[in-house]
Amino acid sequence: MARKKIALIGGGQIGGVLAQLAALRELGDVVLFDIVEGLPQGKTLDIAEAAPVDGFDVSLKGTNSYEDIKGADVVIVTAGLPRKPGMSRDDLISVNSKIMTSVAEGIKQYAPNAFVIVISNPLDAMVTLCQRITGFPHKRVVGQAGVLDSARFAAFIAWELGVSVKDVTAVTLGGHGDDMVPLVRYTSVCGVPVMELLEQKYGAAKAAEVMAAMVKRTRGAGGEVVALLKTGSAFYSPASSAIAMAESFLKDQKRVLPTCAFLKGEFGVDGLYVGVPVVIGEGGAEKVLQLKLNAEEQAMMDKSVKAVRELVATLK
Ligand code: TXD
Repeated sequence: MARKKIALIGGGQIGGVLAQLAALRELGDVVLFDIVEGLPQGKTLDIAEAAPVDGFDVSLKGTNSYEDIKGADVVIVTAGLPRKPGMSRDDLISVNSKIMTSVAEGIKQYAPNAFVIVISNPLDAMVTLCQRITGFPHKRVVGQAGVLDSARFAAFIAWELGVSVKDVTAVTLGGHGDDMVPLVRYTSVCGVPVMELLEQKYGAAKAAEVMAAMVKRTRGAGGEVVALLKTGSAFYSPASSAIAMAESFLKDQKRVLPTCAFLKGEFGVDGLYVGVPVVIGEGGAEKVLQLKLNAEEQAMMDKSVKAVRELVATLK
């Protein structure tokens, strides 16, 4: 059986970590593409030279030519500028739209059967643009945001409660912006609703306050990292998140992962890419899992969807 092929478009901070993780997990052969000469070649050479130490056996190639992504099973796109302190993700739309246009044309030509995971910001708009230009079925073009937003929420909860991150299940919905919807009611620790545990620890009033602070921190978590780094945005955790999605596709794991997927009526949303729980398997984004939202959650979702709609409407 031929090895799987993973093409990474964008060889910057996230692209480099993606290449390393894909290699360490032996997901397949890795091709790292960037327009900057030497950058993807240097990074893949560096990673490949760690193979004898780490014991992985895949091939890694850095390139400035789209031809090298030919026949890729998975394409992960990080090409585009990251935020600087004080910028919102939406500030990136005009420059990153131009980049995404050329990237999507390259994917369409050379990897017409690939499952495409977009990471570039503003995420919901870049996924939309990538699908429009490639013309691929919606289930084969998705975006990574929700795995990360949910992981951040889960990490804050685990730290707060002094439990392992492995035992926290957290869910966020909506767009990858400040209006994202961390779903407290569906978040649990070993099956126990998180609010029950917080109330045991603090009593009802303080528990609500502590949760509100964690929700706020989750919404601003990307910005928190940007403010610390000053020269770019998060890159380890976005890469891990996209690799989980790629792995679920390549191994047909059918994991349920919060994914920016195209909705056709689910959650009351029609014809828009938004973050929702999705079964990812060999068919791509195979199925959207519907959750029942209460009035307050639905109102937050509607607000987030409205922000995504307005952003997507500005795409040329
Ligand atoms: O969860 C998420 N979705 C995100 C998204 C979390 C954090 C950051 N997120 C966004 O990912 C961020 O706002 C950016 O839009 C992307 C990539 O972030 P990264 O930190 O990797 O940015 P870098 O280090 O600047 O890398 C971008 C690379 C860089 O090497 C450029 O030379 C390259 O993109 N680039 C291109 N590659 C291919 N083709 C074209 N046209 C191109 N233009 C620039």
